[in-house]
Amino acid sequence: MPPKPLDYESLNENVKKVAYAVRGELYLRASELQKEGKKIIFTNVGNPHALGQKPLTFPRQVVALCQAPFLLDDPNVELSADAIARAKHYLSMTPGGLGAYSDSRGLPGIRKEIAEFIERRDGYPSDPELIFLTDGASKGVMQMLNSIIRNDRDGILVPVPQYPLYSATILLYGGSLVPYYLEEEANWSLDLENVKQSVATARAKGIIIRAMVIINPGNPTGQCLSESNLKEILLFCYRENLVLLADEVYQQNIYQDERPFISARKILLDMGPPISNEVQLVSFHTVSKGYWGECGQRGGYFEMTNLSLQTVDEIYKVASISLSPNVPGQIFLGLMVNPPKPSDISYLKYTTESKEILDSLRRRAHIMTDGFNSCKNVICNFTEGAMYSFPQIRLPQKAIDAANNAGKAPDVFYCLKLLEATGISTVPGSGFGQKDGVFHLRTTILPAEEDMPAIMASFKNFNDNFMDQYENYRSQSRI
Ligand code: DCS
Repeated sequence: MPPKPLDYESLNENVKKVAYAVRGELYLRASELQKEGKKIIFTNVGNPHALGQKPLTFPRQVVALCQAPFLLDDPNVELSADAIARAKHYLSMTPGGLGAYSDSRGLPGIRKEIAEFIERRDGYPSDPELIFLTDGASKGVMQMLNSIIRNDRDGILVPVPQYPLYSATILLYGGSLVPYYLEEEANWSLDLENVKQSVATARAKGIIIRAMVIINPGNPTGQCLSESNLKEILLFCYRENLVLLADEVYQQNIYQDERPFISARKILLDMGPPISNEVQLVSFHTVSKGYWGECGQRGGYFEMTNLSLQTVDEIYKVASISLSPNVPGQIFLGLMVNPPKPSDISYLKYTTESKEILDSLRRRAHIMTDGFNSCKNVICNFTEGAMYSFPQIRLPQKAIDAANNAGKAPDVFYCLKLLEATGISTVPGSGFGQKDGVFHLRTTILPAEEDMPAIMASFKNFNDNFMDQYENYRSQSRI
């Protein structure tokens, strides 16, 4: 009998090739240990609510009312008048309510609210017709990569280290990932010379570079791109005829004041013609990050700049295959881009809640970086933005040998030992890409602030013992 179509041997090879470290070996082992009763600190995924972050009150009130409109007429329900008004506003946009499919691009009224937000943020008008809502930013990224990649000669420039959504999706759609390395010694900055070198190497192998991805602020590296860096990148895309995919999902997560977030779109439009009306740009955003952290709601959007209407129609057609992005997620997005105004009753509560989260994240970014830098053989750049810390772990040769003997990559070996000893569940740097012979791990900065000192002490205790063990082992074996 030949293998059946869904037997492992006959699956689509691209599906088998995909690796996704954020939910990989470490995560599986952590889940096992948790089942056995061990306390696990899940710092492998940027999933704030799972680590205790409380949802913002106002958006939850509005969505609750949208989900249960009969509460609007219930005299026993006491909610602020602006939440009620806002729920009515969104319900008026959704014929049939939240149980009905929306247009495959999302609700027109919410796309308009997003366009207004973008205009306020960037100082340039935005066209709702070029904004599509998606089930989280991931779906939008996948849809764009699907539209760009034609075959395995099509190359996508991706920063390394990178968030594995990119590597995984490029493999899934049969394209070629062209890595460009970020400079760890320069706080993970993007050096265009590295990008040019990567392009030259890839072209020599017959790859046609089609797109460049930037993640700003960076995941897992946490750096914020400067205005001049963004200009260089856009100029490069213009000269090389590349579409720029700007992953800006962490735009609210900024923990320093020197480089506030600036969108790629603002810089592009600042540059003026011909660049501003030539470079194709797709920008992504989500409700999963920032001080919202509403990962489970699956609300995202992308905005297209300088794409022809014919292409936009094709992208619409493909979005239509999935009928409709989830409608509650769309309402979260509407609320995120159009939060309570100073004159609204909920304004004070909303701003207090969001500021508390952001201030605490900033403090946690410091606690983590300082904690890692106090450890033996660990160096760590400051988390300027996003939600992660990405320390370099300088493993002694004997630890590398021990990992090889155990059939594990050295960083996987280290992270597994860390997990077993402390319950801290991280992701090995190899899941994001790193230079050969250099090892990292990624952790989120999301554990509750009051738990942070104990977590860092536990990490230091494990790490310093680990280093002593393998360094001493080496000196003993020399004797
Ligand atoms: N882009 C980047 C850079 C991300 O880090 C993530 C999620 C996404 C897009 C997709 O988010 P949504 O689909 O939820 O909008 N970050 C993952 C991570 O590294 N940890 O948690 C999830």
